Amino acid sequence: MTDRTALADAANLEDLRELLNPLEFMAGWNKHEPSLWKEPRTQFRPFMWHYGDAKAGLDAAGRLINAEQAERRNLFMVNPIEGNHYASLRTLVTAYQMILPGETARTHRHSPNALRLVMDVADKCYTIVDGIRIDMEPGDVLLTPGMSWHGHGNDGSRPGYWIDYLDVPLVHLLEPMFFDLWDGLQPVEQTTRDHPFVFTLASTRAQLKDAKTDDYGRKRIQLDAPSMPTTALYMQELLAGQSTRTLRSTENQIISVVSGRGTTQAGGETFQWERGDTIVLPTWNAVRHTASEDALLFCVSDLPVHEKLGFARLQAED
Ligand code: 1HN
Repeated sequence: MTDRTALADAANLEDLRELLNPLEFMAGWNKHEPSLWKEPRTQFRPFMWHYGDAKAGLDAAGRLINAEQAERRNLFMVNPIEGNHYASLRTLVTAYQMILPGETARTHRHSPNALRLVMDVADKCYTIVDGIRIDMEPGDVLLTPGMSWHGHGNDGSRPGYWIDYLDVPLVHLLEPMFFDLWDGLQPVEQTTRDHPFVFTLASTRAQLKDAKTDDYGRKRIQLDAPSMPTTALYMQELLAGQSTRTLRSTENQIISVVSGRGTTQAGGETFQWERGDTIVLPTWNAVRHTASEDALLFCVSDLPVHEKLGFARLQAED
């Protein structure tokens, strides 16, 4: 039992601290570090990964490990900060994935929400989501919302490559992780490409034709994905010679290059990108994109989380 009289009668702050310690109280005036600061700061760094490097690494992995052993043959983009072994950003993780001809990646489901941007596939590469087979085409965005069963297969003659995006780090933070395995690949009940979980490059380009540039200099469309509660998905067009304004936002963003070339300035660095490259942009970095060739950028943002919680802020710096 605590000697509450001794506690109440503590002679000085030092004694009081000694008495509070074993009770696992920390006096606010003894805090090691401030718990509040003026504006967002993050340990996560703006960083870029090259698709060419990922492809070479995945091709090697294709010789060295099969999809059954690997579960998914993917290369995670781990933000290079101390102590981090997984996350690309505070809330999101992204990975390049490859599946060889004749392979299947068995069906599973998990509470984290997932989606992919298809890069290079020949025909007959597919995802089966909740029994619906969706054949992949380059430039597709495919959704596998939290707890939907999903597995992949490649009946074609060439490897299939895509980029995965998941809110696993957010689930790690909040801890509602659930994960189930199917025995093998879920049977196909229906095959279609006309489904709310598929956004084709053709429909993206058609919609962009009518899109207006917003007040922040972004000509982009939002993919209408109500099944994805934690992410907002955008396709942004930037023509050769154009730049966006310099923007700062509370959201964490992942950008993958669907087509074109250009540069992104963030955190005092300039990243030079081309098709398939992926850039992570942590909260509150001033970001400016410039295209040197007509470009299409896919953006995965955790903005809905910030909006839902009342934390969203966006400002132009120019
Ligand atoms: C996952 O389920 C897939 O289904 C890919 O292809 C990447 C990364 C972390 C957790 C689950 C997939 C993943 C993943």
